[in-house]
Amino acid sequence: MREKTKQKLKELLKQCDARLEELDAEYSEKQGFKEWMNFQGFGRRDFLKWSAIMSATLMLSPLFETRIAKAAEIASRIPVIWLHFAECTGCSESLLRSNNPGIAELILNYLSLEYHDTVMAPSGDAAEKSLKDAMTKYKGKYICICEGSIPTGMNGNYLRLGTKAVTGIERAREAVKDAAAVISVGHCASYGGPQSAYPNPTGSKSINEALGISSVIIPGCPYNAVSLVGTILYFILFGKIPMLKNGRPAFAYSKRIHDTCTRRAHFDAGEFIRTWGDDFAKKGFCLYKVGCKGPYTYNSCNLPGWNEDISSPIRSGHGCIGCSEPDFWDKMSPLEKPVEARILPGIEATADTVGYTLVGLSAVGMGAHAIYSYLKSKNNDKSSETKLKTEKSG
Ligand code: FSX
Ligand code: SF4
Ligand code: F3S
Repeated sequence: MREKTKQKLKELLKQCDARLEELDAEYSEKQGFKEWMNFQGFGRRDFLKWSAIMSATLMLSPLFETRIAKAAEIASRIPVIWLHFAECTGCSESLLRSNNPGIAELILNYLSLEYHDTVMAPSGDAAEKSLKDAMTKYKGKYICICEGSIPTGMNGNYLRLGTKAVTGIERAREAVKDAAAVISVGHCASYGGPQSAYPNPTGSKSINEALGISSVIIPGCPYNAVSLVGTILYFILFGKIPMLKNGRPAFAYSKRIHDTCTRRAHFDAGEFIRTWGDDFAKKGFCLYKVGCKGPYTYNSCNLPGWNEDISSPIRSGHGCIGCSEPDFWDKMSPLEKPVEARILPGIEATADTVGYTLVGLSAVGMGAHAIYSYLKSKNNDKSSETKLKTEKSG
């Protein structure tokens, strides 16, 4: 390693240690975190292994592994105010109802949630008081996590919350004002969600658009727990949000679903499922022709996967619907048909359409390689079908 880089790393580690020490002293020890992890079946060795994976996920040097373990423990003590706006609550539910929660999900479940309408014990005026108290006590120090979009139509009257019936936009403004960091989770908070799809009668907008702020966004319907935990850990380690790409943490949203897909070899070989449940589906072929939007979607759902890597949308047998891209409901529909079929109906009809295919596909951002595979599939169709038939009859 070059001397200058070594020196920079040394300084970064020093800053990070000082910050962890400061936070450790500021937020008193929360008893039972390690015991609870043990109870859930994760011992010290699992935890360190997870820290190593997390360190690689965040693109940090292995020297940060033990610090990530420490930051995860501190994460359970940092005050969090988690607000819900217009949404289906699927984002919270996907965390809370994991059958096989991984360490990331467990950390989120163990956060010091000062306010979260779905899981908190108080209701009515007592809940309102909890929110006010938390905002006063932790002024400038809490992380504000926003889930759901903000309806702005009819002066915000499509969404009124709590016993005082404040509008969603009023509540959001008040809570983000004194937050140390604001994170918008899920498609709704990040981009407006399905309710902002055309014609968007409620005027639903993302948190950033509605409030005119630039919070870090973690899109997905729902988002992946590892992306949120990674962002929180980074904030704890360095006191700032991780590097962003189009407003999303680069560590989680730099690659397309297509780039890490287990079915990719089939795409490259031009082997596609034609209809649900056909022989090609049984063979685990590529889902592109039944609508997979993986080639246009940036997210990390294949790696690390969901529910402690038990599965991911594509591994479970359905194509990606592009749920982490802006306006996916409008732009990626119909969800079970290839995008170009919508842009150029009848595209598969004749070889004469090849020129149009190239224009159409590049219009939606598909690379030359993908086009080659798509066209190659036309030639492979017959031979694949023959192969399947031969295998079946043999
Ligand atoms: Fe939206 Fe999330 Fe989809 Fe639902 O909060 S991203 S509709 S899973 O619940 O906001
Ligand atoms: Fe995977 Fe979809 Fe790409 Fe096929 S089109 S390789 S299923 S991401
Ligand atoms: Fe959404 Fe596609 Fe991932 S549908 S959950 S971005 S695989």
